[in-house]
Amino acid sequence: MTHYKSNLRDIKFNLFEVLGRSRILGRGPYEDMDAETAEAVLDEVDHLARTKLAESFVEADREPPVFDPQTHTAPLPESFKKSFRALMDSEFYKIGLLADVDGVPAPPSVRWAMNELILGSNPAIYMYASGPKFGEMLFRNGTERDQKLGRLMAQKLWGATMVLTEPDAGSDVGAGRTRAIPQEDGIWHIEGVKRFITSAEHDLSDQIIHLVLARPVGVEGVGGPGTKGLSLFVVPKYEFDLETGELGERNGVVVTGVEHKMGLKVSNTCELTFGADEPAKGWLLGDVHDGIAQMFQVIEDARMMVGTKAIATLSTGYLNALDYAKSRVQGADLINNRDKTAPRVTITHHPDVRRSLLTQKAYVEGMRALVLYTASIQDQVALAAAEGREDRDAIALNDLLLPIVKGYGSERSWTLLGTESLQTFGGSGFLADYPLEQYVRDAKIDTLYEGTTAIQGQDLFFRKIIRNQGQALGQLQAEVAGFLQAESGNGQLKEERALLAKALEDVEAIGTVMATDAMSSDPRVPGGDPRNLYKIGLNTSRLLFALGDVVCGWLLLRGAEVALAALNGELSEPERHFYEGKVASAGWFARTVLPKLSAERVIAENTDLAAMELDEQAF
Ligand code: ST9
Ligand code: FAD
Repeated sequence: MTHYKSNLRDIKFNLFEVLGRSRILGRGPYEDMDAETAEAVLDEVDHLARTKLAESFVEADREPPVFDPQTHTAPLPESFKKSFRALMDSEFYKIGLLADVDGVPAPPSVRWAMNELILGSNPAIYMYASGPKFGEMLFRNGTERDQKLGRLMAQKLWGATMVLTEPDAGSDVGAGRTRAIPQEDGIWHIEGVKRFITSAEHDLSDQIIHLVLARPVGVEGVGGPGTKGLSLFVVPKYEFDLETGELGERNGVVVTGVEHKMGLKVSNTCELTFGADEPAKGWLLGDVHDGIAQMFQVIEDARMMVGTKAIATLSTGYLNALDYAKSRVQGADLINNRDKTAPRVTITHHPDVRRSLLTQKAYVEGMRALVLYTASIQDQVALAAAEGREDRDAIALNDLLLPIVKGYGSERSWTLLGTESLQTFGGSGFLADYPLEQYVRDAKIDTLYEGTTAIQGQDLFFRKIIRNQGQALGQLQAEVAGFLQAESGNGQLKEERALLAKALEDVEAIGTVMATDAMSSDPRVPGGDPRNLYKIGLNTSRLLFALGDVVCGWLLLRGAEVALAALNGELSEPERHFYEGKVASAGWFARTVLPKLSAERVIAENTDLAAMELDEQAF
């Protein structure tokens, strides 16, 4: 038995019973993937994840890769390589990839459902295995040359990286100083040092393709300050023949260090030096200087990945905690507490343990619903694209949801893994004998990379709400309001609907406070004060979390309605328990999480500048 406990039943519940994915499967661009096939894929990936993928999870953490500065290598443990090969041999990594890069067309919802299983069992495998997906990105954006490379990456399973961060350019990507110098033959020489680059060195593939943001120098009209002056370069570890993929000379890009980390240790996080001894040769992606926009295509996919990884980890954390709680005998039932001879009970009998377990269950299910709902919006985008249309509403809604999946998903998951899942084990949770301490260490990174939570909050408010003039938010509000007005569920969710309505009102009020601050920060309006932007900055994370709670509360109640309908029919005992559990977690979330938004609203409404006016020395 491995550490990984999946929840395939809940994944299928979301996909097929709530989101009705059968409607889009087996037709149009997904003609070859009907609902039955999609279910069979999920069954098989689930089995693979619980066995071969999860097998190396612990060992690869305890004996992580070691960097050799002489050879600039950091080979991976054999156990991990075996797990990695199991995924690649299964070819499931092809699900959802473009057919042009040897993929098997499938809607994003099926892809993300499958990804939850891989990311929950051994997340680093997913990251090392993403070369073909990067290849697809080159194919979509590139010239004929890029497209050939994209195909090679998929066929030869080459590794790939996204290379943005530098010592002085983390959140502030636009501060990057890595330079790109044009050569006469159309090639560019890259010079600089990048840090924290995932998968920049390993021995899982013989070639690694780096996608590098660098600032062109000496070319008129490009290379200015900030992110807009960055271009995206394709920099291979080895030169290669574009027709055959045969490798040539070593390129001048080398790993000069591998970080020692708190968790996710088998995922090599590298310092990458360009052009120190030999020129690091690269070419411009798509022959256009559109670096930050191109890179954001990768970032958007990676932000979805990070949120899914976090939530997948909380899910297995909760299920491990639940198993432990069902067998751990400690103390007497609270009602018999004064009777020292009373029988000892399993800890699931204690109200506080039940509170903790239900809190974990409700958040996991709410956030899984959030991931798959977001993926279903991506289905809409993809289906429109297949018809040659652009579904702008769906694109904007997906954009709005992404910082919630990433920012809210990672914060709630990491926090709950520590405060609830690990806590359920008592002192045993602190031991390496159980997977919880590793989950906590491995999941912390999710709040940090791909844009910290602060960045997600700002992205949500400034870009996804203000710049979008509230249109996507309006769509989402209308969806929730529509649910509140529709009186289905036989009135059984009346109290919960009322709680959701109040929470929606509270989050709208927080948004209104911030929008008002935005307007009054304009010095051109009477009484306008730019310092009001600080007030917004004090509330962006609050809005991110509050909106996340409302969306999860809504999606949980939507699921509860489906579950209530199912409970009216003939069910096996496990199925009845499943649906009762769905109703219970939605109710729990509505009663114990949503009311807290009223306090958040009061805090937002009373935001002042005290924190900003405090002298730094007084902190
Ligand atoms: C990292 C990797 O941390 C960790 C894990 C790696 C695992 C890798 C393997 C798995 C990945 C698999 C991926 C498969 C790939 C294939 C995908 C295929 C589809 N949305 O607001 P402005 C753009 S990596 C879209 O002025 P500033 C936009 O073009 C390191 N675009 O920003 C915009 O222009 P315009 C991650 C966006 O003030 C332009 O940027 N590091 C968005 O100049 C400028 O926008 C980070 O994430 C968006 N949400 O710069 C950095 N936002 O406005 C975090 C911006 O004209 N920092 N653009 O449209 C930030 O995000 C900053 O806010 C900033 C600020 C850098 C954007
Ligand atoms: P900083 O930007 O210095 O942030 C420090 C603190 O200040 C944070 O709390 C942050 O939220 C806050 N802060 C910063 N600016 C603002 C602001 N404007 N407003 C409010 N708060 C702010 N990068 C890559 O390019 N490719 C990779 O593959 C990659 N993989 C990574 C793997 C790991 C394990 C790690 C640790 C990092 C990786 N990164 C990668 C880098 C990662 O994306 C950055 O660490 C992250 O974007 C934050 O940058 P920073 O560490 O410099 O922190």
